[in-house]
Amino acid sequence: MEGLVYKSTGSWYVVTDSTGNTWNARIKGKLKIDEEISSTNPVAAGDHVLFDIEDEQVHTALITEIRDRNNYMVRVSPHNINLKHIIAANIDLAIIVASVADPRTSTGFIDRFLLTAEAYHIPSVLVVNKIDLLKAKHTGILEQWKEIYGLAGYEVYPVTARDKTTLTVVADLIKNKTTLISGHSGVGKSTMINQLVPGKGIKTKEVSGWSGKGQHTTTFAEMFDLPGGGRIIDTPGVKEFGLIDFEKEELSQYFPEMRAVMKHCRFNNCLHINEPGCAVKQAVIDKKLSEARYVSYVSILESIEKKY
Ligand SMILES: Nc1nc2c(ncn2[C@@H]2O[C@H](COP(=O)(O)OP(=O)(O)O)[C@@H](O)[C@H]2O)c(=O)[nH]1
Ligand SMILES: [Mg+2]
Ligand SMILES: [Zn+2]
Repeated sequence: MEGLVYKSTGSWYVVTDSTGNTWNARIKGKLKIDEEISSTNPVAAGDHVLFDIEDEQVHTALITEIRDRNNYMVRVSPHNINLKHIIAANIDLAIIVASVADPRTSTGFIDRFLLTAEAYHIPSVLVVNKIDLLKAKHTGILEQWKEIYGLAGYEVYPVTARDKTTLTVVADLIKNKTTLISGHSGVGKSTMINQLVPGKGIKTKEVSGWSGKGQHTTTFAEMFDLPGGGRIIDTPGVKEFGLIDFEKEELSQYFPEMRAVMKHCRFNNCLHINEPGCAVKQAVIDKKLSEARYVSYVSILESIEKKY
């Protein structure tokens, strides 16, 4: 039978078949799987699988094959920094949720997420939540983010997840797509999904006072059907968005605004640091490329250098 994976909890997977029946599945022996991907989890939410029924009564099944993926999103495995963890597969859109306050998301975090999504061929947008908390001192930051990410070619949507009326743009955007929702713990991902998928009652958590960081409520990604068509994948919040497997030379390709100008660099192996005739640095000087994103690029480049 064919099925779609809605949730993985380590060794068990929640799989739904084409008639809407849900099965608790495990993996049967060794899967036929793309050898290129060495990840800690072979199957992820969003995967199309083939499975055999094990017990019709209690709805258990055995996954025998994973269909080829259109794409997938990865992060560093929480258990081993040298391994990939597949967050979800077959994604049409990734939403990175950030908040200006309570907690403040770092642009470095946003940039690492966006560049990974670029590298894995996933279109992304930035949703800035908790707009209700914006005080005069924060509004400058929101404007800055709009400018920085607008210049980079990303849409920016300010919302207040607690107020459903602010989410209509997002609801329209994700209609009939499979959308991945990511971001730090505590930015309001689950609150937003509860508004978009009424009746699920996904647990949300108070942001812990002393650190400003939310505590973990979910450990595994979980997919939900949207009432108007499409699906949404809630992912557990992460503190850091660690990068995996990037070469210095390829990094700038994953900054779309750099990709657009770097063909004019004098050297085709330009890293856009000290090289003469660098079109990327010129674009920063001309304010066509945001300095904040360039600084992020340099800092990520340095972090890659340190690894070797
Ligand atoms: N003020 C305000 N708080 C929000 C908003 N959205 C979520 N929160 C709160 O932020 C905390 C973390 O939300 P949660 O949805 O669990 O975040 P997640 O970790 O990203 O899933 C909870 O206390 C929410 O009630 C919002 O739009 N405004
Ligand atoms: Mg959550
Ligand atoms: Zn250059």
